[in-house]
Amino acid sequence: MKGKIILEEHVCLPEENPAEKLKFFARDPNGLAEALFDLHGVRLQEMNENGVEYAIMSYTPPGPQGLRDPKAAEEYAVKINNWLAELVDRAPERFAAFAAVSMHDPSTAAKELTRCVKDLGMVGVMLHDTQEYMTSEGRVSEYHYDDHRYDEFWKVVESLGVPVYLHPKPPLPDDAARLYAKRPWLFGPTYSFARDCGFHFLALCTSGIFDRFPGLRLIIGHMGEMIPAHLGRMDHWFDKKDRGRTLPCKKTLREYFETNVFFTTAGNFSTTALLHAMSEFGVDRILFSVDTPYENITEGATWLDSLPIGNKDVAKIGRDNTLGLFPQLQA
Ligand code: GRE
Ligand code: ZN
Repeated sequence: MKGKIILEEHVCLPEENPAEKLKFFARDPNGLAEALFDLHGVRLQEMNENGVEYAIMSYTPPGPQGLRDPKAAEEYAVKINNWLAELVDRAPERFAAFAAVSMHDPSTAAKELTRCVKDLGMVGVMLHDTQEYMTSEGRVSEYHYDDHRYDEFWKVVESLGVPVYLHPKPPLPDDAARLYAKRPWLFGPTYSFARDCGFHFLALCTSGIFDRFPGLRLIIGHMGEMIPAHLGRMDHWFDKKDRGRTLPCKKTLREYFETNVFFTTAGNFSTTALLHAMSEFGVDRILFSVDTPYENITEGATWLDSLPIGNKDVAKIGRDNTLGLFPQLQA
């Protein structure tokens, strides 16, 4: 199909050298770094060759979520956003952007997101999982956003009417050493990303944020970070109130997933996983994405175009659902 839209697509400031961070991801770190810097060259050309009209760009993980000092993370977010806005403004008929924000302080995050949406024309925000911080004992820890202190942030997100994309980042140093030093092949996109990001996403969805902020919309990538396959078992056990599993939210996970959540295909071009997600949540909840430059546009686009689901559903996943969520893109 023509007119595809993709929305988990990453860039990186050219002055950063991501090679060190990227050494775990079994591809040429130098080639990958160059691909991360590129937007208007090879990436645009590959979009053209594959019928991709629009890409919503975001910063590569971990972004501000990896900076443990609040001030440094806040300044980094502003720098990223100003640069990203300029980058996509060079071809606004092809690109839009998700803001990056530091989540150390919910009120600063809300202010920066407001600036990004109102002044820079950004269409939402991507959070790279938890916010890392240093404890007073000098240990690295992380904030999860189901804590009630973040209600201030969610309230502003809801009033701005933009979605939040929860994206993975690498595990904290303790987990990296404890779990992955001996099994590095499970680190990153093979497993740790989905494990950590899926956990955080479930924490958010069961926290009651959708009861308090019913207009909130969350996006999760990689076909749901393993959550769809596990949904039945979770909702089944959440009923067991006598075992301490009374949820702090009013509805079942499935109900929230049918109203407040969107799933993207980024980096997960599995037809059986897609058919399963469609049968659980309906085709309207699923958005095509690639995860460039970690994944290949041609591979993703060829997969979408050959799905055995009929042209109307391909068009919904490839474009229409995303336009519904981001009506600004039609402007
Ligand atoms: C991602 O952004 O999802 C990603 C990375 C690094 C490796 C693989 C991957 O940031 O999917
Ligand atoms: Zn990604």
